Amino acid sequence: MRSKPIILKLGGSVITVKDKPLTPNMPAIRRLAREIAESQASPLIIVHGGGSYGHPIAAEYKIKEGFKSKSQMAGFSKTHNAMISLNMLVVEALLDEGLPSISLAPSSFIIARRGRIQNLYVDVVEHSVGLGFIPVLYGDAVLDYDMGFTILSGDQIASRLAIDLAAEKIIVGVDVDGLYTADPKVDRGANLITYVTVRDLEGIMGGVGGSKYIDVTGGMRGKIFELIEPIMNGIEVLILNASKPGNVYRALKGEEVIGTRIVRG
Ligand code: IP8
Repeated sequence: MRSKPIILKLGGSVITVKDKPLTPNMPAIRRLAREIAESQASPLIIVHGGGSYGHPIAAEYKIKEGFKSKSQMAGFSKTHNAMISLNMLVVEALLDEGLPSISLAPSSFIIARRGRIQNLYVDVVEHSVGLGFIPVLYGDAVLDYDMGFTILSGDQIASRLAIDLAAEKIIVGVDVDGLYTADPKVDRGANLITYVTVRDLEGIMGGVGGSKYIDVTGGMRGKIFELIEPIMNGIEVLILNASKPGNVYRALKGEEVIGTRIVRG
């Protein structure tokens, strides 16, 4: 690989309409594709979340809890299919902008153990990036050695790829401005934290909210939990509002942007 890749995580809350099952936010998907194209960021890997595609189906069939009954099998497949549908919309929008994006299905090269990534065949991602592709992955229903199957969040996948490929940074696009002292959607007194070290995170995490909508992988709290390992590996993490036009462009260009920077400290 020529240089260190940037990993861009696009939250499901940004690219889907979270309270309407299987509803994409096409204006947001197209705008983000445009911002990514205009930034000319390279090498780049994109991982997106499930939003109203993956989460409601995964919750209905209790996929994250593992294989307990045969009736869940259709749900495993439906969750994966929903994610493929959403992924196709993202990849098509990027292709429309002239970007060499390529869909990579996490469940076909990742296997988990007790809900954590056990094996990830990183060569597939590394080689596609090396050729100049922009791989587009997503949170997915995957097989699990102990549980039969489970759900891997896009954050866990993004974090693992960042470590395995020694990424320059992870940009996490969500639908709030970053990490707050309390949930900004319910608490008016919540303050944005613009810079925080991992050591200081512990005290703050008590106030960090989960998610208003069905989110089988834990909302903002789950996100922070996943990001700690890459941060401890010296990888910069920036959480920003990808629903606000221009933020993803600025972050990809390395320009100043409102958000939360988390460092090892
Ligand atoms: O939205 C979970 O990915 P996330 C995806 O990044 C599924 O947590 C399949 C629910």
